[in-house]
Amino acid sequence: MSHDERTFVMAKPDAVQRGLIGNIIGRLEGRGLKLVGAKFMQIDEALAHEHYGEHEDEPFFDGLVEFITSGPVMAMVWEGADATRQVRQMMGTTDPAEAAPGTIRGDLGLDLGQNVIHGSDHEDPGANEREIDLFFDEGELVDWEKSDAEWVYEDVDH
Ligand code: IDP
Ligand code: MG
Repeated sequence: MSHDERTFVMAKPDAVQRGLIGNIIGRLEGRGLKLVGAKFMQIDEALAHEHYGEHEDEPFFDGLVEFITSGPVMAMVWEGADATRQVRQMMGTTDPAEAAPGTIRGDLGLDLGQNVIHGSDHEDPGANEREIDLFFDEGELVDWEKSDAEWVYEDVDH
Protein backbone atom coordinates (compact mmCIF):
# COMPACT_ATOMS: atom_id res chain seq x y z
CA MET A 1 0.00 0.00 0.00
CA SER A 2 1.27 3.47 -0.81
CA HIS A 3 2.20 5.65 2.13
CA ASP A 4 1.37 8.96 0.48
CA GLU A 5 -2.41 9.21 0.63
CA ARG A 6 -3.41 12.66 1.80
CA THR A 7 -6.50 13.67 3.73
CA PHE A 8 -7.96 16.94 4.91
CA VAL A 9 -8.42 17.37 8.66
CA MET A 10 -9.67 20.34 10.61
CA ALA A 11 -9.78 21.16 14.30
CA LYS A 12 -13.15 22.92 14.48
CA PRO A 13 -13.78 26.20 16.37
CA ASP A 14 -14.81 24.36 19.55
CA ALA A 15 -11.50 22.46 19.57
CA VAL A 16 -9.55 25.69 19.10
CA GLN A 17 -11.45 27.50 21.86
CA ARG A 18 -11.05 24.55 24.23
CA GLY A 19 -7.30 24.26 23.67
CA LEU A 20 -7.50 20.86 22.00
CA ILE A 21 -5.39 21.52 18.88
CA GLY A 22 -2.32 19.94 20.45
CA ASN A 23 -4.26 16.91 21.67
CA ILE A 24 -5.60 16.28 18.15
CA ILE A 25 -2.25 16.81 16.46
CA GLY A 26 -0.58 14.58 19.05
CA ARG A 27 -2.93 11.71 18.30
CA LEU A 28 -2.37 11.96 14.55
CA GLU A 29 1.40 12.28 14.98
CA GLY A 30 1.46 9.37 17.40
CA ARG A 31 -0.33 7.18 14.93
CA GLY A 32 2.53 7.66 12.48
CA LEU A 33 0.81 10.02 10.09
CA LYS A 34 2.84 12.86 8.56
CA LEU A 35 1.75 16.50 8.63
CA VAL A 36 2.24 18.09 5.20
CA GLY A 37 0.18 21.27 5.56
CA ALA A 38 -1.30 23.40 8.32
CA LYS A 39 -3.10 26.71 8.42
CA PHE A 40 -4.65 28.53 11.38
CA MET A 41 -7.47 30.45 9.74
CA GLN A 42 -10.93 31.93 9.89
CA ILE A 43 -13.50 30.33 7.56
CA ASP A 44 -15.81 32.85 5.85
CA GLU A 45 -19.41 32.25 4.73
CA ALA A 46 -18.49 31.45 1.14
CA LEU A 47 -15.90 28.85 2.10
CA ALA A 48 -18.28 27.32 4.66
CA HIS A 49 -21.00 26.98 2.03
CA GLU A 50 -18.59 25.39 -0.42
CA HIS A 51 -17.06 23.01 2.10
CA TYR A 52 -20.41 21.84 3.47
CA GLY A 53 -22.35 22.15 0.18
CA GLU A 54 -23.52 18.54 0.36
CA HIS A 55 -25.53 19.44 3.47
CA GLU A 56 -27.20 22.64 2.18
CA ASP A 57 -30.68 21.13 2.25
CA GLU A 58 -30.34 19.75 5.77
CA PRO A 59 -32.19 21.45 8.64
CA PHE A 60 -28.90 21.82 10.51
CA PHE A 61 -27.10 23.59 7.64
CA ASP A 62 -27.49 27.20 8.87
CA GLY A 63 -26.34 26.23 12.36
CA LEU A 64 -23.41 24.33 10.91
CA VAL A 65 -22.28 27.34 8.86
CA GLU A 66 -22.70 29.61 11.88
CA PHE A 67 -20.63 27.24 14.02
CA ILE A 68 -17.80 26.66 11.56
CA THR A 69 -17.44 30.42 10.95
CA SER A 70 -17.72 31.31 14.66
CA GLY A 71 -13.99 31.36 15.34
CA PRO A 72 -10.66 30.18 13.98
CA VAL A 73 -9.99 26.62 12.87
CA MET A 74 -6.78 24.68 12.38
CA ALA A 75 -6.88 23.28 8.83
CA MET A 76 -4.41 20.50 8.12
CA VAL A 77 -3.33 17.94 5.56
CA TRP A 78 -2.06 14.60 6.87
CA GLU A 79 -0.36 11.90 4.83
CA GLY A 80 0.08 8.17 5.28
CA ALA A 81 -1.09 4.70 4.29
CA ASP A 82 -4.89 4.65 4.01
CA ALA A 83 -4.83 8.05 5.70
CA THR A 84 -8.41 9.10 4.92
CA ARG A 85 -10.05 6.00 6.36
CA GLN A 86 -7.64 5.76 9.27
CA VAL A 87 -8.33 9.35 10.34
CA ARG A 88 -12.08 8.74 10.11
CA GLN A 89 -11.67 5.73 12.40
CA MET A 90 -9.71 7.83 14.86
CA MET A 91 -12.39 10.56 14.77
CA GLY A 92 -15.27 8.27 15.75
CA THR A 93 -18.89 8.62 14.70
CA THR A 94 -20.38 12.03 13.86
CA ASP A 95 -22.25 12.28 17.17
CA PRO A 96 -19.74 12.39 20.04
CA ALA A 97 -22.42 11.03 22.37
CA GLU A 98 -22.32 7.79 20.39
CA ALA A 99 -18.61 7.76 19.52
CA ALA A 100 -16.48 5.03 21.05
CA PRO A 101 -14.14 5.91 23.92
CA GLY A 102 -10.64 6.15 22.52
CA THR A 103 -11.78 8.09 19.47
CA ILE A 104 -11.24 11.83 19.20
CA ARG A 105 -14.95 12.66 19.35
CA GLY A 106 -15.61 9.95 21.92
CA ASP A 107 -12.90 11.31 24.21
CA LEU A 108 -13.24 15.04 23.61
CA GLY A 109 -16.87 15.86 22.79
CA LEU A 110 -20.44 15.47 24.01
CA ASP A 111 -22.59 17.32 21.47
CA LEU A 112 -23.41 16.57 17.82
CA GLY A 113 -23.33 20.23 16.82
CA GLN A 114 -19.85 20.76 18.32
CA ASN A 115 -17.95 17.64 17.45
CA VAL A 116 -14.36 18.87 17.59
CA ILE A 117 -12.94 17.62 14.30
CA HIS A 118 -13.58 17.29 10.57
CA GLY A 119 -11.95 14.68 8.36
CA SER A 120 -12.56 13.92 4.68
CA ASP A 121 -15.13 11.18 4.08
CA HIS A 122 -13.40 8.00 2.88
CA GLU A 123 -16.72 6.76 1.45
CA ASP A 124 -16.89 9.76 -0.90
CA PRO A 125 -14.17 9.16 -3.51
CA GLY A 126 -12.19 12.30 -4.23
CA ALA A 127 -13.47 14.14 -1.16
CA ASN A 128 -9.98 14.27 0.32
CA GLU A 129 -8.40 15.86 -2.77
CA ARG A 130 -11.36 18.20 -3.27
CA GLU A 131 -11.17 19.48 0.30
CA ILE A 132 -7.37 19.81 0.24
CA ASP A 133 -7.68 21.91 -2.96
CA LEU A 134 -10.40 24.02 -1.40
CA PHE A 135 -8.31 24.96 1.65
CA PHE A 136 -4.72 24.85 0.41
CA ASP A 137 -2.69 26.13 -2.54
CA GLU A 138 -0.20 23.61 -3.91
CA GLY A 139 2.70 25.70 -2.60
CA GLU A 140 1.37 25.48 0.95
CA LEU A 141 1.85 21.71 1.08
CA VAL A 142 5.31 20.44 2.00
CA ASP A 143 6.94 17.36 0.52
CA TRP A 144 9.35 16.00 3.10
CA GLU A 145 10.85 12.74 4.28
CA LYS A 146 9.92 11.82 7.83
CA SER A 147 12.88 10.05 9.37
CA ASP A 148 10.83 7.48 11.27
CA ALA A 149 9.07 6.05 8.18
CA GLU A 150 11.10 2.85 8.41
CA TRP A 151 9.80 2.34 11.96
CA VAL A 152 6.18 2.94 10.99
CA TYR A 153 6.03 0.92 7.77
CA GLU A 154 7.47 -2.59 7.55
CA ASP A 155 8.14 -2.28 3.81
CA VAL A 156 10.41 0.77 4.15
CA ASP A 157 14.04 -0.32 4.39
CA HIS A 158 16.02 0.15 7.56
P1 IDP B 1 -19.01 14.00 9.55
O1 IDP B 1 -18.43 15.30 10.04
O2 IDP B 1 -18.85 12.89 10.55
O3 IDP B 1 -18.53 13.62 8.18
P2 IDP B 1 -21.52 14.75 8.29
O4 IDP B 1 -22.75 13.91 8.25
O5 IDP B 1 -20.75 14.94 7.02
O6 IDP B 1 -20.59 14.20 9.46
O7 IDP B 1 -21.99 16.17 8.84
C1 IDP B 1 -21.10 17.26 8.78
C2 IDP B 1 -21.18 18.02 10.09
O8 IDP B 1 -22.48 18.57 10.24
C3 IDP B 1 -20.98 17.16 11.33
O9 IDP B 1 -19.62 16.94 11.65
C4 IDP B 1 -21.69 17.99 12.39
O10 IDP B 1 -20.84 19.06 12.81
C5 IDP B 1 -22.84 18.56 11.61
N1 IDP B 1 -24.06 17.77 11.74
C6 IDP B 1 -24.34 16.60 11.12
N2 IDP B 1 -25.55 16.16 11.47
C7 IDP B 1 -26.05 17.06 12.33
C8 IDP B 1 -27.28 17.16 13.04
O11 IDP B 1 -28.18 16.32 12.95
N3 IDP B 1 -27.43 18.26 13.86
C9 IDP B 1 -26.47 19.21 13.97
N4 IDP B 1 -25.29 19.15 13.30
C10 IDP B 1 -25.08 18.09 12.50
MG1 MG C 1 -18.93 14.34 6.26
